[in-house]
Amino acid sequence: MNKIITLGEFIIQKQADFPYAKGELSRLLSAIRLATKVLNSQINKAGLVDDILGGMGTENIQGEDQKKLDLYANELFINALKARNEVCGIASEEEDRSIIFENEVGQNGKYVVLIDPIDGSSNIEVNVSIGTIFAIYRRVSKIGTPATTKDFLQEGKQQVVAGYVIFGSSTMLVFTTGNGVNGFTYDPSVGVFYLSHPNIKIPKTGNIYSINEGQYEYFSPEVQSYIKYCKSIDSKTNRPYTGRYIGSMIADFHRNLLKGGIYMYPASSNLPNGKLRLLYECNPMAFLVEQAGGAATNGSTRILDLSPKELHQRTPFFAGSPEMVNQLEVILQGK
Ligand code: AHM
Ligand code: MG
Repeated sequence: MNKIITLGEFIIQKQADFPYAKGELSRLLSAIRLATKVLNSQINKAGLVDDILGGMGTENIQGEDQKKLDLYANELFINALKARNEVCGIASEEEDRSIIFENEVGQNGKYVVLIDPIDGSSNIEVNVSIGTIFAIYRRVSKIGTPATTKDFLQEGKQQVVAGYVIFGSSTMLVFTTGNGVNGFTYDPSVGVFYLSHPNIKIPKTGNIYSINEGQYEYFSPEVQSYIKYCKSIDSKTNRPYTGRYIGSMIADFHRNLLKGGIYMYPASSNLPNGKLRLLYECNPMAFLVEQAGGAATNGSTRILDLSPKELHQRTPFFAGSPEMVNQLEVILQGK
């Protein structure tokens, strides 16, 4: 039997990756692990428990319906992170404003966390994979004072940890601390995450393209050209590619990360900045894909170099195998 490494052991081993940290990040990762286990048990019951599954009849700031499970997950992660006393603030896709912990312990927290508690929530009621995304940054404001907006509006390249949980046919936690990407699979019978996918590397190229192609007529001519490129025949580059779109970004991204491919959510005439949020969705995924050897762009600029202006900012997003992203940029920029 190979040596089995649990997430708990891995977190302790990796503490050395943060020479400046004294266990705070390890405690934050443990909080995320705990919240994930609790959320996993609720998601597995989602089809049974009307109370959790049903819509709330309220909308979040972006005018989208909030499902009960979204709100449950939002509170769960906020409470789990707050309890570890290491964060000075949290921003969530489900909250209009950032949450600042004003008490003394909160003011002394060194980190801010940004989360999308449930991504792909429209998929809950049809039993399709959903996920959670998180990003951790060191605060830029002074320790001992309340967190400020600047702490949340940092460029993605400042992330110290980013990860996602995919609630699929099994539940996996995949994260990076800036030293590669590792994936852990959950065994619900014993309540333990095991290191199942060490040092994930995305294939340099692949043959999967993932996009909501139903929106084709709303895309720019350049994006349309790239879609035509994906569908045209060329045996040297494995084309035509295979189209795969679950409509749950984490699931589409996760498959492409392991198999090679490109995920796309472009701007369109009805969504001029695309749909995905820079802070909660694109930056963490961009950090992960780069750490796995891939690339992420808005079409012309590396996602991790974008300067956020507001919490709920959206951006066009293209991420995946480096050669495929490179080819996409060539076509989008008409080179
Ligand atoms: P959500 O955070 O409100 O769930 O929205 C994000 C999701 C992504 O997971 C997915 O890729 C995208 O929305 C799908 O959007 P569309 O139905 O427009 O293709
Ligand atoms: Mg979401």
